[in-house]
Amino acid sequence: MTLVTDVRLRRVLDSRGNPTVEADVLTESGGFGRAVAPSGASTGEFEAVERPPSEAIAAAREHAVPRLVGEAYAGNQREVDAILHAADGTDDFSKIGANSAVAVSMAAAKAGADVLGAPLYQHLGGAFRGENFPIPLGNVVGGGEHAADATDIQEFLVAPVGAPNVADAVFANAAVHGEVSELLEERDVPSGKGDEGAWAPSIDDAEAFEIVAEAIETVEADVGFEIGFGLDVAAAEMYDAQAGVYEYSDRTRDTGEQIEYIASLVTEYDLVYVEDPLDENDYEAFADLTDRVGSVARSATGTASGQRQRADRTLICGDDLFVTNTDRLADGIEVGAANSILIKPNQIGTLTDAFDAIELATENGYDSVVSHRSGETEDTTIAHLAVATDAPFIKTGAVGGERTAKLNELIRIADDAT
Ligand code: 2PG
Ligand code: MG
Repeated sequence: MTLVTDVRLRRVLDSRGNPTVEADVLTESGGFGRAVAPSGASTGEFEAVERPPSEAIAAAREHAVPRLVGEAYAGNQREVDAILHAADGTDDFSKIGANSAVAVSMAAAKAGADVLGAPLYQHLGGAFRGENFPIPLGNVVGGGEHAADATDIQEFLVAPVGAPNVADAVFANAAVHGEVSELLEERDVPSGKGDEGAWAPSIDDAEAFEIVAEAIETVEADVGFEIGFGLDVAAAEMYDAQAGVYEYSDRTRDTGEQIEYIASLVTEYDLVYVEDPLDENDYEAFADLTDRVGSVARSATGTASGQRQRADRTLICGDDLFVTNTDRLADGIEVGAANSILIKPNQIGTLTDAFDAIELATENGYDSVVSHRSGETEDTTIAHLAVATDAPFIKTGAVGGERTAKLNELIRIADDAT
């Protein structure tokens, strides 16, 4: 292990063209790590606080950097992250900013790996397990907070659960994305792309379901393995707490109707994955839905050798509900709110906190889904995190440079490790 000798922070661009925080960590023996904080648009109410990058950088320089330089060992992630917490002194990183914290945390991990001459996923404690690669969830159509005048549901996702290897999985998602474009063209529907590279046409959810289902069928026939259908409803964004209803473009649904609606979609499309189907404060409604659909065996079976046991039930995943926070996850586990958790390191501020959330999830039979944010960069840390923790899924888009940075890294990791 080697002492941190310098921490440099700067503003760089994210994929939305907004500034974000980049951190460099340098060590005594010449180790170097660089990482960039991503940034959400449909952020959860209980996430750690992202500060304007220039303020986050100034605060981290004042409070965190002096405590790390000459004091912390880059290879000791828990120590680095404990120092970040101590330097911040709040419980939500509102002083140094979760964006500064996560950039430094991830950069320190990379410096630790560099010192060892090991790939990041190995330094983080994992091995690539061949058939057990993280299945990439790729969004092919989307709206919500990620695109104006598009679908109400934020993300229509595909999950190639039958793919024999990670490269075939990544290419299958891109093929569905391409097929959706052709189907839109056939219907004379013009479309740009949303923040994460998914198509963002002005169509209603019903038409999006039709198109994505058809695209999946076409690509499945071509590749010869099962491709599952998933959603990120991002329901907190459409929930009107005063009225107690979910607001869709054409109607509203009360909580009971929302549960019915999602359950019917699970059956109709044999959904493998449903993220945030209900409001981020409604553990009870989450538990009702999970009770109804979360342990029902999915009817479809995979055809390739890579088919994983873990894709044999519908995942009800908490993103805004849990915000990668072990306290909120513990509450959810107690009431059976879900059976899976989205893991976004910047929601909680450090890699250690993200690890702890994954560990608590795994101990309790919850599947972890390591995730990007809508505002991303070329940083590939989450690909390594997913492999290191043997996460069953990774959600990081289907196309677009900041998305393919992670997907291509997964392919490289598999290639190096097998
Ligand atoms: C989500 C994410 C990523 P954002 O809701 O899951 O897809 O979006 O980063 O805007 O919160
Ligand atoms: Mg989400």
